[in-house]
Amino acid sequence: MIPDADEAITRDGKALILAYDHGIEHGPVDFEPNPETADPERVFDLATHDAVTALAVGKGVAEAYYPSYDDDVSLLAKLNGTSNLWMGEPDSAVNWSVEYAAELGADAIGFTLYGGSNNEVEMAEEFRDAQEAAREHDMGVVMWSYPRGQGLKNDTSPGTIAYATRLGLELGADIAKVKYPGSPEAMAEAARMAGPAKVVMSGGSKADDRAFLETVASAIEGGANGLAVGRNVFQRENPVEILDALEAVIFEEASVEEALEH
Ligand code: FBP
Repeated sequence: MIPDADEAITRDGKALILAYDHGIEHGPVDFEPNPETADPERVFDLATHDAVTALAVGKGVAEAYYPSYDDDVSLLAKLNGTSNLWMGEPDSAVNWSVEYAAELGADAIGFTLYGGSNNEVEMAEEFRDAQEAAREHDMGVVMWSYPRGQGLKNDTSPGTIAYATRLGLELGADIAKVKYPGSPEAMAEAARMAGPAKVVMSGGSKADDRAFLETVASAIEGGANGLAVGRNVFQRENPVEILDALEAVIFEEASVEEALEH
């Protein structure tokens, strides 16, 4: 990692990344709770909220919408992604080049690595190429570090998540995005393993306001630098309200109670 390489997608060293690559990763089912969010423009509008430090999208969505938002939104180019229709060992196709992402005005790249998958070696080699190209363009690098595959299958144990953040550091990510390992103590260990790299918690499936904010607050308490979230924002009836609350918890060190009163 390179200190400050993620400057364009963080604020005061913290991040609230709005993730909107679900149309690739999960398909239309993720838009069902709030059908309007199938329209990328709705989510680009949300990304202009003060709390949001970057919006992560795939190539086609960036091509179609980013030109209208480049003054107001920092673009995190999610370079690889695979649909839920894929039934093989966890893998992720590299869908656009760093050069093309830079041409579109991206501030950073995002890349999924499935450590533990039979495809880990190839994915790490693809990450190497993307990471080095990102450096040439002064772009930050975020790794979606999701150990899974073979015996692992979506493991969120403390040891696995600490390994996931360490992989982020070792392979050159500025930010490792990981699932919540279950407690502030486990998150602290994951943050310690990341060394100078930042750690952000992945949002997960939609939970109620209090439960979700409490998990975010625990992650921050443990030393996470923020959140990368999709469904817990755009599947809500009032996404702006939860962004206000997240801003309070992540950037203003408010308690969950205070954030809920906002
Ligand atoms: P959520 O906050 O909705 O969980 O989004 C985070 C994210 O990493 C997305 O970027 C991605 O589409 C999705 O989760 C992948 O989730 P999974 O691989 O666990 O199904």
